[in-house]
Amino acid sequence: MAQLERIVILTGAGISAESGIDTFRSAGGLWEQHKVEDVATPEGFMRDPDLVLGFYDMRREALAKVDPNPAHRALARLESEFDGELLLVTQNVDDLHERGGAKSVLHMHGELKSALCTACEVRSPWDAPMGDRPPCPVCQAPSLRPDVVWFGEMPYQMERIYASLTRADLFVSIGTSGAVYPAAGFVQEARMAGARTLELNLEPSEGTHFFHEARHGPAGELVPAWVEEVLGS
Ligand code: BJW
Repeated sequence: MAQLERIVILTGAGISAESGIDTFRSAGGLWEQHKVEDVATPEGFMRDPDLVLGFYDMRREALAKVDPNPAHRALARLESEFDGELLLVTQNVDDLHERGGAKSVLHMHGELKSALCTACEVRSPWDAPMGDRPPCPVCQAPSLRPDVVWFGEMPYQMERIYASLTRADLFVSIGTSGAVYPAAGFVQEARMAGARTLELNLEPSEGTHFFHEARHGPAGELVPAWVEEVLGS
């Protein structure tokens, strides 16, 4: 294997599934329990803020009851032991990468434990319900919303992500269906720039054919084995 110097890793809901967090598009997943246009769009929030705030309050509460799994911990080990540049990008709004030991995680779809004030636009750490319209810690307006990226909104830090993708030697996609853009397009971006591309997912994703290599199985098994390979080589 050629010397690996720069890795970009993208994770999705599948990496947290074995911790007990529902994915979105699996049978029985979040989009079967809730209508996506009602709870994950700015229009849905304007129509029925109580419904949306309740949905995210429920998920924030559920997060407190789960723990990181071996896949999160293996990526944290890779981050600390890999002798090159590593960018860990997650679409997940949970904090299991951080609780698994990762120090630097780019949450492109925001975070459950962050609030965005629609009045002053400041993002603040947040670990309480929002349904009762608490004041913004900065401007005191009762105008907080979950600091998450809904359909039609721009994900966070896209410039930084694309810059890393164009320099990467290896792009690895873990536990994501490849159904949501722009994340679903990262594999093509990285590949066009010359990176090797690897998918680790329970089953073939929608974009599985774009990858040089795909391994299918639970992240809790595939990810620690892959990390071992990278660090051992
Ligand atoms: C396991 C496992 C185990 C299970 N082990 N694996 C038409 C064409 C193309 C694009 C568009 C279009 N119309 C509209 C768009 C754009 C739109 C979009 O992509 N729509 C699609 C529906 C087509 N995208 C947007 O609007 C985005 N913004 C945007 O595009 O801005 C403009 C822009 C332009 C140019 C550059 C950049 C930007 C915003 C998207 C926001 C997505 N938001 C959500 C909600 C976030 C908050 C929350 O959590 O509630 O993000 S939706 C939801 O989907 C969430 C996730 O992060 C995201 C991806 O889901 P993920 O993680 O892939 O989960 P699943 O459930 O889909 O898949 C899980 C996978 O794990 C499965 O494959 C399982 O098999 C696997 N798995 N167990 C390993 N144990």
